[in-house]
Amino acid sequence: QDIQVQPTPRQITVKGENMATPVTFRLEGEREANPRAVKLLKTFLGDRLSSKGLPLYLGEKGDRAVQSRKRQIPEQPEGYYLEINPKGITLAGNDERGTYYAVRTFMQLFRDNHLPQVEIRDYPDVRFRGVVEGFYGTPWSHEARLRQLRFYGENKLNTYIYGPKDDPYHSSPNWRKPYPAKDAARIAELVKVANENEVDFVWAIHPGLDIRWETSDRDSLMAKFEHMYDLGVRSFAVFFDDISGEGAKADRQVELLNYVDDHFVRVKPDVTPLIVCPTEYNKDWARPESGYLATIGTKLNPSVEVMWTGDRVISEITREGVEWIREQIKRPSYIWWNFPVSDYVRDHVLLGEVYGNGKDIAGSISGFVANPMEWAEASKLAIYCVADYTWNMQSYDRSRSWHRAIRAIMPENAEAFTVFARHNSDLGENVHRFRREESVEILPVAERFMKGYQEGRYDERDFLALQEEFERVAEAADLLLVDNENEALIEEITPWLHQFKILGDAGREALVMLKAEERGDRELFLRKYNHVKALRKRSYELERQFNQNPYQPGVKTGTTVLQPLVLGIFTEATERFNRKNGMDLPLLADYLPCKLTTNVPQLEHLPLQVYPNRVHLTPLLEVVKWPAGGYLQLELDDLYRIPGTRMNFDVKGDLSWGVMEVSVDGENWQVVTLTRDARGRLNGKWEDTPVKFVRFTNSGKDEQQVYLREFYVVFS
Ligand code: LTM
Repeated sequence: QDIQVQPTPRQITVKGENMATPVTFRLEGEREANPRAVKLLKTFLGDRLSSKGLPLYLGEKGDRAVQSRKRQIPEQPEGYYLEINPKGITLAGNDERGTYYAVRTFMQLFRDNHLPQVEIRDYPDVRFRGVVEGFYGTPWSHEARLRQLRFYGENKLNTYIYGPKDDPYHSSPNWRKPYPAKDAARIAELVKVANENEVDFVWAIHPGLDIRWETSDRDSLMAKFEHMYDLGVRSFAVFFDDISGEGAKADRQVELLNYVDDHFVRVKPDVTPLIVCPTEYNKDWARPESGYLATIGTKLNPSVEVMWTGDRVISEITREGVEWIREQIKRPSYIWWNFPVSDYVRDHVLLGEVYGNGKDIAGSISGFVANPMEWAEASKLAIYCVADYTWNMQSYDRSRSWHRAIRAIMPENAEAFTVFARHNSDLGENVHRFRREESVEILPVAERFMKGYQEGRYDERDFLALQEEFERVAEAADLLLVDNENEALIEEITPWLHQFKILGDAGREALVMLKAEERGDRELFLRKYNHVKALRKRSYELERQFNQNPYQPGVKTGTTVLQPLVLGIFTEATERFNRKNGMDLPLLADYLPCKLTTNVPQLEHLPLQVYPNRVHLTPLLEVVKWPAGGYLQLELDDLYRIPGTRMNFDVKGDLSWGVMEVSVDGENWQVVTLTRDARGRLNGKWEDTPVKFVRFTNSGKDEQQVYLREFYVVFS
């Protein structure tokens, strides 16, 4: 029997054949059971509930209705026991949430008017499971959040942390102020829907950018929490991530947090333990010599949960890593997992499998929340898998979970969405060096084919497999573009679908080009050559039309395997054609007129945005620690005048530590005069002799902490 329950239960015993669902059920225990579980069940069963019918016993341990099954209920938070047989049905929770989850499981088992005869004992591995809306960029809409909360309920996730960096009332400048009435009403509605779905709505504040360690700011924070409490919020967090300077001092932070814990959290019996995101929130940034984590570990009230992103800002969570941080903070960490967040690769959508986290970390962590993309619906794919993983790590199967997630999100068009998702999972080169597998099934075929083609002999079966894959790509794009079963999702990914269609077409046409060249069909070759070029142009135009954010503007798809494959086939076929026909048709090779070298570790893998006569460094969201002597150098492909450069480090104080220089040969340098404008940006230009190198160095004695908001060079 195919019994599918999400997330995967800990223990299922099949007791017999599927049974036809009874016409009516008689509910026992309604008065004592968790009212939300009762309501959910009643809505689900509707007029199948009657005073006669198959008995359905519902309740928590200790309730009369489930008394006879007391011993079967797992003694674990949120655990439940479920039994279905022809004599009756039991849905019994160890606590209220457990009962609610028993109902959720029952609803999933109820398929095609049949119920399996099963016994299930189940409970989650991780205490707090869910999502932290903690990314930079456009915060989720109210409607998207409502859909998310319902989705969490369906998938047994119990936590939603509200902390979008670009909500000014969460962070600076307005964290001190109450929400305007309209926003406040929305938050109250979110809390209500979260409660209905047994989700803790955690409201987070991010005060560290401009906090002053004074009573007045402490009072403002307490007043803001009171305001949120009045809106119904019962769970709170304080984020101190991505800040520097005064706000980043551990002892000051701890003093404030303990005060909030002692005078707010613990005096209100219905408020859950406080959560904090520290400033040193990953191992890469942790500096034992600063004593930061030691202060958190020894001085912060033990009941406060401490978040942690792993060995790096974006990383997989390992047993070794969580044991290390546990030692430092003297408590299990609360994982803030930075996936599928895409605020540092905004031109990509991340729809791949959830993998890489240890299956042995459950005992060492207290919570696990995923930071999603600004695309709420598209993020559900990963969130579904995180729900499965955090519930039952040992049984987690990344591929099974991912396929089920696709069916849950897009049942009618699951196949097309699978094709799209399997070619949209890697992030491309990025500053965090976090990569994901992409196009896994077709990768060996693509590699074998290209090698064979370059060596003059490929397997025709590989050719056909690639042809078919490109066909599927184009088909999937069309099918999804007209899909209306999940309109919110399609709206989010539409730019990528257009790009995906172009990719599929270009792939097919490149293969036709290849065959035409082999057959010596000049006319067909030239036709297809022009078509692929036209498709490239359309793709380029699309890049400049959609998703024009200031960080990674544009729309990228299939960048790891399919795009390079199309380019490879096109280039090889064109070179052969040129050789045979004595022609000089241009290739499509990507050309970068600028190279970045640096010894500032955080900038090493920073992608460049190159425009005609202008090059930008991709802005960074977190604080950059720029060591003394640290430099950043741009090497142009030729000698140019530099009519303008601009740097914005978002620093109010002294900037005299930085020097900009230019050079013709990379050895002899001349200093460029920089002027500071009213917004603190440094502007410079070099209209003297043309130069090839531009560099900026921290020539002072100390490390500097800056934000890389803007850094560009214009050349002519
Ligand atoms: O990860 C943390 C704790 N903070 C920020 C997030 O707000 C951001 O979304 C991610 C990904 O860019 N990186 C961070 O540093």
